[in-house]
Amino acid sequence: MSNVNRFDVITIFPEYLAPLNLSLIGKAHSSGLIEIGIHDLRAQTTDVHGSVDDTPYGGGAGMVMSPEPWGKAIDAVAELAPDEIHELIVLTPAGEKLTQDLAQTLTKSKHLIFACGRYEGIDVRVSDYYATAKNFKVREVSIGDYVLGGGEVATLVIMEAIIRLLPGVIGNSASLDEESHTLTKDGDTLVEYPNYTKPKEWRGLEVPEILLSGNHGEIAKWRLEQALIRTNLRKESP
Ligand code: JF8
Repeated sequence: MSNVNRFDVITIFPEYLAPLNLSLIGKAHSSGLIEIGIHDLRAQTTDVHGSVDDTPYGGGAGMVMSPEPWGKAIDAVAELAPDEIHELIVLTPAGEKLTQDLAQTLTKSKHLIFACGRYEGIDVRVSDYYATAKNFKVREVSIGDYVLGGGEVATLVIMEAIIRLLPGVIGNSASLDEESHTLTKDGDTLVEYPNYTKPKEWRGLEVPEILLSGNHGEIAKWRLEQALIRTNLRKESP
């Protein structure tokens, strides 16, 4: 049983995932904390043109991605983590919305497979098939109510949200500890308080005096107030 989280991404635009080599995710990968595979869907096509799409049954605009290349690609990447449950994440604007809670939940999965569609999306039988396949779980996920051209950027967002939560990935684990405290009594996520650093005065704008006071109790109180103001909540509201 591997203790490494594995992420496989299937796409017709592998170069779209190049940012995974940078920063936090790049370091997590090169340090061996996670494994990442990027897979070209067209490698699973059989015709000379590498076709991955076709016209929609029932008519309508645009093209739909054919199920067979997806089935082959998903079966192939499942074999890269043969002893794990495969969590298949199908990106779609119609999916369950990404939240911090969902990101946290997905940190528990040892093998995540991201299916990045293009055009009008993927034939829904791909989701339907793997929803009942042995050792698979399927989630259709959206990153928000706006329309992207495909699932690649959404995959970058979701992977970043997950990977920064993995033990050993973030340098400063105090940053993560502080985050987990930021819930209001209603269970709403409190936004961050405003941050300041040197210099004390910049272009006529001063750092609030309280932050220079060294009074940690008063500073914590002020920061909570500021965070509540920014969250559009007040302590006296019912
Ligand atoms: C797509 C495939 C998405 N929040 C989101 N908006 N749009 C998308 C999305 C995902 C996949 C495809 N078009 C073709 C749009 C997500 N996730």
